[in-house]
Amino acid sequence: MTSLADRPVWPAPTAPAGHPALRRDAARVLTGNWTGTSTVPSRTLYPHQWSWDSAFVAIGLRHLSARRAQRELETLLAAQWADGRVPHIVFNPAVPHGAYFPGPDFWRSSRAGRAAGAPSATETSGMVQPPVHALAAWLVHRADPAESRRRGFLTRLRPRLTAWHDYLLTRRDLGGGGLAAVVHPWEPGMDNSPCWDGALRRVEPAPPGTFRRADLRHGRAADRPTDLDYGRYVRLAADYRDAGYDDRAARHAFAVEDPCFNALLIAGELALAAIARDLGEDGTAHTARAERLTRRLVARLWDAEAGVFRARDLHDGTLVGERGVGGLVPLVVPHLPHAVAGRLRATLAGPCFRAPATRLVPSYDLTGPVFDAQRYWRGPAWFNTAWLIHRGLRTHGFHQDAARLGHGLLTEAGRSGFAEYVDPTTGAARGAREFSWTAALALDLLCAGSEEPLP
Ligand code: 2M8
Repeated sequence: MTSLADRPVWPAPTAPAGHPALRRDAARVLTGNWTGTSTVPSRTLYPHQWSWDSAFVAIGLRHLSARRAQRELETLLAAQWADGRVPHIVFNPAVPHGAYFPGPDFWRSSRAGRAAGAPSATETSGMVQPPVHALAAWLVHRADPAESRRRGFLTRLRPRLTAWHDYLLTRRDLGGGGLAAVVHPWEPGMDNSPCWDGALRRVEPAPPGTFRRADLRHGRAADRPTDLDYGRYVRLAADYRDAGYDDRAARHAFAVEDPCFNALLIAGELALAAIARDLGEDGTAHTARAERLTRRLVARLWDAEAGVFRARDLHDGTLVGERGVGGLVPLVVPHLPHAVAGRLRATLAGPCFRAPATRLVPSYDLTGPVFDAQRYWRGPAWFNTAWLIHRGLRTHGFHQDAARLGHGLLTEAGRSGFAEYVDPTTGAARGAREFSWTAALALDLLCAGSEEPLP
């Protein structure tokens, strides 16, 4: 397998007019959301540290301060559990407990997660998010290798990142097919995607009076998941907690293999191979693992007829009927069969994902039965998935498509005030503004394109 460093470089997307201002504004957002040790996704809606947000943030932050980007990842990984899991939220003790639901009082990680190895001095959630961290660590290192080496950044992070991937490939191989499973819709990061509707129907929702949502104080109800969905999220999370976050003991009423999650794991294994080589060690175990995972991803989740990857519901073994943006993210996998990459590109350009008002990619099939242009992950276009698909298009040599998408990302990021997501049919900004990963990934496209080897 080719080394990450040996890959060719490609030009950055042409930035929209006024990009020095965009760069300055993106930097201002990241500075404003920095807490001193990490970055909040949003000062209002998400006032703690989130796992995959921090990885995306580090990818952008490295262009402002490699040191700060390293710190972002170090802070997250300092809250890693002894079983290897990287929690999806690390709570800031200075933030009032009611500012976000479910907060530390709900998860009770230091007590309920003790047997699974939760840290005793930091409160976290007990579930995980997609493994973008090894890729982020590698990109952060490359931004300033001398500073990284001086601080022993990769040397310190590598064992943690390896333990994280090991956790996913052992404790989370719930389907026995060699892929990692997610056990809650919060884990793939696309909370209320229609892809989870079928599996969620089996879950008895927690009664509405038993919890109080904090998100509706900051977001419009029409943009956010419904109360019914929230009831189910709460039930699943409480059941996991009550089983001590023990993957073997937990009932896992929801268990799904997600293509985006597993594609990012593969990209992470390739990054770990590059990290090992940089440290003068052998990376072949990671490249072999990436190749094996790639074969499994295609064998278990590729739908050749539809030209998209689908999630697999482990309760009945079926592929989920709905098409989500997560089914296009495997473009980031470099060793995807050529024909599969070509089909994904065609699907992106086809009626299901070619949005009328923005070049970003809608989170759910525009022609799907429950498409909703405003509601969170049920249609709106997000910037992190656009960045990943942009990277994937470049990886497979589709440079014009990548340049178009990159241009779209920069235009929408600036126009929306770095919104959390946008309505793909009108381009209207939705959700939080001054959202960290939107700013970080725009900054990355502005700064990294021309010098960065792929993938
Ligand atoms: C959203 O998820 C959280 C739960 O983790 C929420 O809805 O409260 C998702 O968009 C997720 O992908 C993201 O990491 C998180 C913070 O930005 O918000």
